[in-house]
Amino acid sequence: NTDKLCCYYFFQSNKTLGEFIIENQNAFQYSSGELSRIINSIRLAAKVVSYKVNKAGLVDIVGAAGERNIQGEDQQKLDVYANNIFIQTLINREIVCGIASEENDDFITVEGSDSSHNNKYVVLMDPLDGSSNIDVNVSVGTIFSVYRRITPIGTPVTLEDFLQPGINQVAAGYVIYGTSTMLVYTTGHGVNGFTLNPAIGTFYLSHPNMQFSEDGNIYSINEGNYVHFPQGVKDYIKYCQLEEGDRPYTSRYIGSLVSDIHRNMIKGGIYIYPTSSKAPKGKLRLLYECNPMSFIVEQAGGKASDGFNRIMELQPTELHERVPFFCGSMNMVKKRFVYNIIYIAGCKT
Ligand code: AHM
Ligand code: MG
Repeated sequence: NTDKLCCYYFFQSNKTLGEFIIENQNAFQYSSGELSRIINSIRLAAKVVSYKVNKAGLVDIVGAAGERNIQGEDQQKLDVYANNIFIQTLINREIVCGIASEENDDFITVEGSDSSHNNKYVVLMDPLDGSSNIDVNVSVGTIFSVYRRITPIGTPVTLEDFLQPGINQVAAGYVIYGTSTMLVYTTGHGVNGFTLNPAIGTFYLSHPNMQFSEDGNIYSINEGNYVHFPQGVKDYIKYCQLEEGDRPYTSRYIGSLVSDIHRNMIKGGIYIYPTSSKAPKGKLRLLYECNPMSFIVEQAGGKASDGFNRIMELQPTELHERVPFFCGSMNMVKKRFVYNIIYIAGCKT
């Protein structure tokens, strides 16, 4: 048995992301390999960005780049860098017909030397989420999501190709630039995590079949905004803090979406970014942050909601749309969901 176990771990730890992608591609009978090439490009760009992020404290690249993005936020230099790397990698390889990024006002139509219009996928991404954390040496992440285009192949992409509900995603994932760099993704058949060995630049399968536990004991929310939260959210926070059964829960909030959800997926917990009187629609973006993270969360057995509806069933109406976000361990999000309904129905218990 011990031999078997050793053999198992030896095998697991020696499978590279490249090998995993090829194996996965073979599992789809009529696969053209396009999706595999997209994941491969993201893998490459992630390594480049990881290298740069790790050098952030060494060279003079920290701080705002002096530009503001469409949300009116200061852009950090590394945001711009990561945005360019991911976009250029995808464009150079001529494997997608369109790209939308949190850092760009509008979507990009990819017109390659042959005809990239003939490609069938669009990529949406947040190239460097939580970038205000870079200056203080705290983890940041990249979030991406892949959709099959809706408009006919061979024509330029339109807004319609990007404004698709999350249930249409064919792949989604994130890269976490933490104590080590990890790439975690799903193509709708579970969630797998790969850790970068920086010495040789190779991602290895380190977290096969990642799963949320049904229950958890971590809640992650920016409690500094407490006074601005809806009553239902205030009640839920008090519920988490109550001494009863397995409560009070532990509070953990990094302020870096990828890191907060990654930790909760491994340890069990709920992440909340609700509406508030300061941010009536919430802060996080449906297309670049919530949909891809929801696909991962659901594939790992968790739940993702805007407080009332399943995130992935929301019909987007604009590229940079924001939504409230509750995601994590199934029973925690269900409870939260119930709390909101009770509050809204006006019969708060
Ligand atoms: P960003 O896309 O501008 O980096 O903002 C998104 C980040 C998330 O990573 C994080 O969960 C959230 O904003 C933190 O917001 P706050 O500081 O309001 O708690
Ligand atoms: Mg972001």
